[in-house]
Amino acid sequence: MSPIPKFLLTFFAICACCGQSSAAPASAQGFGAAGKPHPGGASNAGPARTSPNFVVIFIDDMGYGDIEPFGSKINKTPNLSRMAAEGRTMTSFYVASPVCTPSRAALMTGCYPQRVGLEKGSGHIVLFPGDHHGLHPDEITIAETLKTAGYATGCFGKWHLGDQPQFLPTSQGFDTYFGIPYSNDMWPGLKRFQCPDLPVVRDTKVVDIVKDMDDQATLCRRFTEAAANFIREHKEQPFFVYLPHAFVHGPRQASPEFMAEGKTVEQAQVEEVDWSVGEMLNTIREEGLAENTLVLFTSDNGPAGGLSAGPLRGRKGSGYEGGHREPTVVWWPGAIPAGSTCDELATAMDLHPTFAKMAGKPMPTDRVIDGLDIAPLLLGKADAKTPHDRFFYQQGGKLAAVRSGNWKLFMNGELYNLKRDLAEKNNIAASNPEVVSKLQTMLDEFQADIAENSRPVGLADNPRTLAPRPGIEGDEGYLPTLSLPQNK
Ligand SMILES: [Ca+2]
Repeated sequence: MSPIPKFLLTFFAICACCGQSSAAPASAQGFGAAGKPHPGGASNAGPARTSPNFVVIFIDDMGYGDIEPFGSKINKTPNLSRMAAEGRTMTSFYVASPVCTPSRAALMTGCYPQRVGLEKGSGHIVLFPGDHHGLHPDEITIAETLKTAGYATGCFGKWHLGDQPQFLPTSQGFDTYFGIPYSNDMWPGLKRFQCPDLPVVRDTKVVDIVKDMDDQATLCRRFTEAAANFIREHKEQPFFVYLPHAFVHGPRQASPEFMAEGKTVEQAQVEEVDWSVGEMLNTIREEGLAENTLVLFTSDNGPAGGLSAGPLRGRKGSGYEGGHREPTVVWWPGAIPAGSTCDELATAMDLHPTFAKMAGKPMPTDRVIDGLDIAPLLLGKADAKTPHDRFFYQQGGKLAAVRSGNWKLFMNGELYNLKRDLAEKNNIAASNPEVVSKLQTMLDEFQADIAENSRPVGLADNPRTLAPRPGIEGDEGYLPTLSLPQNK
């Protein structure tokens, strides 16, 4: 595997990314409104269900400080403010990597990206069009686990875990998929690379091309509408909706009604994302599903240029808090305490085991899973504490730091106390040798564990891009982007 090229450092500046099974387990009985039968359950032959629907809204490159519930004074996000007022803000919710592909691999599998061979792409920090790497088909995703519990599963938006047929969402547990297979800047407009046209895919077929910025501006609305339609069509059965928006990753343009004089495109895009949240919650309310649906809003990594990490140090791509800690709101009226806040450490990797438990399904036991059940945190159980005694940060596809309690130690020896120093300004390693030693042992243990217990990345033979490069005839037009010379 080739090392991360030097140009990445500058590339980040200009481009965001490239830049136990039973119907009603005893454990589910405590889930408040989850105890209510699902609409439709009563009319079905089987027993009434007690597990909720799940909706995960996963924004691309939005920072910790970009929405009102997390302090934004710039962006107007009334729908997220209402979601927070009716739900719970998670102020120490982490993704497992500060860039797209590894973060998504961790969300889907419940594992650190190194565990599943996707700490980076094949020749770059993330996957590219026609990449011969992807999430291994033998990995078990949230969607696959929930399918075994009878959930309808839909993915609407940016996937970025491989664009070959065996890697696409419909091969990884989703009944249906509508979206773009990787980042929205991986198109002919990305001058450094020879990218193909940016395809819009339904299931496995290319159904449209994102031709220009006006097309880019439609992506939030189109993914939202597809996800809302899926909810309406599947309201009689449990469902899992994964809505990984292409917004607010560059290049950015919002729908005309969100663009206005004096407003930056970043503000317009964040506000359109807020509209999307409102559409999803309104659809759920209108269909009478509010008390049976858990919705979680977060971002895949820290802010790219033009967006805000709020009080945090670091941005997209960084091992500092700004790269990993995400603005997270969780909503489930009647089950999650309204207007509450949780500062306990939780991670996107926890969603797979947590949803599995709520759905009454076991996690696989033949492999290491890093995520843990955070239902007590989400549901606001009294005195609930994080199940994690340690969390590991990444940078450049490598282990960067560990947090244990309020302490955070970097591989380079920097030590911070996040309770007293959220902005990671005061390196206090010299005065805390015992803490450094303890956390260094955790870093060493993680590396030894990964060396012993990691699984292979998925590999594709003869990969081809889903759409051709414009103007290139025949098979040559479908050559993998990373197999072609880069432009200066
Ligand atoms: Ca991203």
